[in-house]
This record gives sequence, structure tokens and C-alpha cells, in this order.
Amino acid sequence: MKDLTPAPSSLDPIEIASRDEISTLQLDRLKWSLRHAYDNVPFYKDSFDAAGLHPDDLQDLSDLAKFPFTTKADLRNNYPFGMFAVPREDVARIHASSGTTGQPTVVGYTDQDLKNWGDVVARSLRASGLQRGDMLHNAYGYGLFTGGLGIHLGADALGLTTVPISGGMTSRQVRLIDDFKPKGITVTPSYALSILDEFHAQGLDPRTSSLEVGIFGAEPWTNAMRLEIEQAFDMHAVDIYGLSEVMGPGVACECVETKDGLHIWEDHFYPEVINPETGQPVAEGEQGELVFTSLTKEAFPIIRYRTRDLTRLLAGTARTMRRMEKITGRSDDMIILRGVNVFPTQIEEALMTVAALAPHFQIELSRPDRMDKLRVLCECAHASMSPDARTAAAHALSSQIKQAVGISVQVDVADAGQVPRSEGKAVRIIDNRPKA
Ligand code: DLL
Repeated sequence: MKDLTPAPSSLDPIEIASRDEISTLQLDRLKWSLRHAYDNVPFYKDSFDAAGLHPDDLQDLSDLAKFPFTTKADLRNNYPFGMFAVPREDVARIHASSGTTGQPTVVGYTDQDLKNWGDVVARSLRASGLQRGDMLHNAYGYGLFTGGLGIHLGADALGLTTVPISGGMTSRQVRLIDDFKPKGITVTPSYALSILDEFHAQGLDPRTSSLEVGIFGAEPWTNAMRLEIEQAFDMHAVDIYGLSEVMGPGVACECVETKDGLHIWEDHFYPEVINPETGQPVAEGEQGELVFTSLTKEAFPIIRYRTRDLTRLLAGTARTMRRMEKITGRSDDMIILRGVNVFPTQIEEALMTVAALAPHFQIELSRPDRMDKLRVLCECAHASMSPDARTAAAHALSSQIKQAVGISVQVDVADAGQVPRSEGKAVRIIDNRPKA
């Protein structure tokens, strides 16, 4: 793999500013953001008033912990535009979550917000090893989802040649990578695996493709998966994070030279990690739920938003801005099986240790005889696996899960191609338990 470290002179000065400079800027911006939300969004006025707080009560960054949280339910209750802080005519762009689990959440951006978004995505793409003039194959979905258009904004800001292919039509994805020879690809890690399968189906060697870096996010993925993808494509794989409520992709991103967690672009997004049960900030470096406050957003300021994503905050390395550790999972995706907490990422990690199995999987939950049961559906790495080899692979995976996670699960090994694929975020959990 080539060294793609960006030249220090190409970085935004704030990326490597001192912690004091960053904190000073954050405090100024935080004061503005609280005031802007309070003055322009009735929801924030009501929630601050109910807590007996006023934006002027923030004198120091640590005072933020006194302010109330915002949750997804608050956004749904204010559907569609109740959380906007500017007149509708000043909103240049709308995005929305898919709303598969209820009312969609709608977010908006002013022209200035779009510019800032483009800047943080450009920063992320540069940290991943891309520079002006490079070609990017952008396979995140275009549309209301923030992935495709968000990455596109950053690619424009950085001066890349963008191929806006969006998700789907996998054989065409591979054909265009082969024909156009992009240097970078932006896509969910699970869809990258489908693209990988398609390379093989077309008789092409992914290791000789033009791709030098993949920038993967929008769903949890493990370091074990990183190695698998890096080896399969002979390219770097870096992690990019974001969520629509806070902006979209580009809230945080790894640096290609370190790949040691995601630097949060702290001049625009203020992170906290809290204990999800008590709501109290955890000690520095401890794991908990990530909470974000926007520092510059005009159309859709967001104060102490509970992301439900679980991680820990770490000091900066390649940049002075703090890092978040690779996300373990969402609290919503945590399975409690006979008293043990299990995340799909733990199943992924175990799966990666069994060479005879492909990296695709789904988890099915059921409740026969009032006991929760977890079944892992995975598939053979090769089409021609004997029944005995499959049984051995299933056994290897269930023992690995028993040893690493401490739970007994059923493993079924299907033919290659039998685990349902997604063209965006993978569906990892099928919950067939009776609804309470
Ligand atoms: O997924 C934005 C995005 C697009 C990020 C493309 C990166 C790349 P939403 O659809 O609002 O936005 O989903 C946000 O996805 O709260 C996390 O649970 C999850 N997520 C996003 N990035 C990562 C990541 C986009 N790198 C939700 N690792 C977030 C783990 C991630 N989970």
C-alpha cells in the first residue's frame, strides 16, 4: 500500500492548533450556538426554561453538562420543520433519515451550513489520503440519505473528480472502477464486500485495481473487517463517521497514516461521552454514549444530541483534535442474551477468525420456550465446500463466539451468496421475538 499521508502544509491550521486555541474557539461558538437555538427554536427555549437555564449560564465548556439532552423523539415530535432555526426560505437543502422505525427525522442546511459541511468532508477525504485532482468513486446512496450528497460536497470542495455512481447496480460499479481507474472509493463497508464479490465474479483481481483507499462508514465495522478489506483490495481502509442529525458524513474521520480512531472535527462539533443510564459525563477515556452539540450550524442547531452510539474519547494523535474510538455499536443494537450484552460487531470479529467463512452475516433472534435464542446465518467462503467442511466451520464459529463473547449460539452456514446483501447499510439483526 502506498504512503498517502497528506503534506502538513495542506491541513487546515485549526486541525493542528493547540488545545487552548481549540477550546477558546469552541467556547465562543458554543455560546453562539446555545443562544441561536434558544432564540429561534421554541423547543430549545422550552427545554432550557424547564431546566431553569439560560444560554448565559454557560461560562465554561464544562457548563454544557447542565443543559438538557435532545433525543430522536424530540426531533420526531417536531416533524417536519419544528427544529429549524431559520425561516424556511433560507433553508437550502433538506435531508431525512429513512424512517423505517417510525416518523422520519428531517434536517436542514443553509448555504453556509452546506459550505461548512463541504469543508469538514473535504478535511476527512484529505485525512484519508486524497488530494486535489484525484478521482473518487462515490457509492454512498444519493437522495435524502446524507451519505452520497454529503461526500459529494466535500469532494467538490477538495477539487476531486467525482463519479457520483450512488449505490446499486453492482456489476456496473465494478465495470466503471475498471474503466475509470479511481483512486478512492466511498461506500459502506458491507456494500464494499458485495463489490469485492463482483470483482471475482467478473474475473478481475481487486488487488490490481486502481483503488488506493476506501473510506468506509455509515455502519459499525471492526478492525478485523478493515484487515480483510485492505488485504482483499490491497488498499487502505479508513473509517468515516457522521449522522444526519449532527450534519451527515464528516463529523469525524480517521487519518490514513495512523488509523487509530476517528478525529472529531471539534471546531464544528462538540463531543461528550455520557453514562447512558445516569446521563452523567463519564471520566475521560471511559466508554459510554456519544453526545454532540453543533457549534456552527444555522438551520438546524442541535444541543446535546444523544446519538446512542457507544465509544470513548481519546486524545489527539495525527491531529490535535480529539479522537473517538471505532464505534462498538448502537445501544439500540445491543442484544441482551441470557444476561450477556452482545453487539453485532463482536459476531463480526469472531466470524473474521474463521477462514472458511465469507465475511457476510446476519443475526436472527427468536424466543422459543420463553428463552431468547441467537442464530448466526453466514456463508461458505467458496462455492465448493463439503458438508463436513461446513459443519466444521459452523463449529469453529460457535466455539469462537462462546470463547470471546461467552454465549452459545446456533450457526448455520449457507451456500455462497445466500446471506441477504444490502446496497447501503447492512441489516444485521432480524428480530423474530414476540413484541412485548
Ligand atoms: O450514516 C452518515 C454517514 C454517511 C456517515 C456516510 C458516514 C458515511 P445516518 O443515516 O443519519 O447518517 O446514520 C447515522 O449511522 O448514529 C451511527 O449509528 C451509524 N454510523 C455512521 N457512521 C458510522 C461509523 C449516516 N463510521 C448513524 N461507524 C450513526 C459506526 C456509524 N457507525
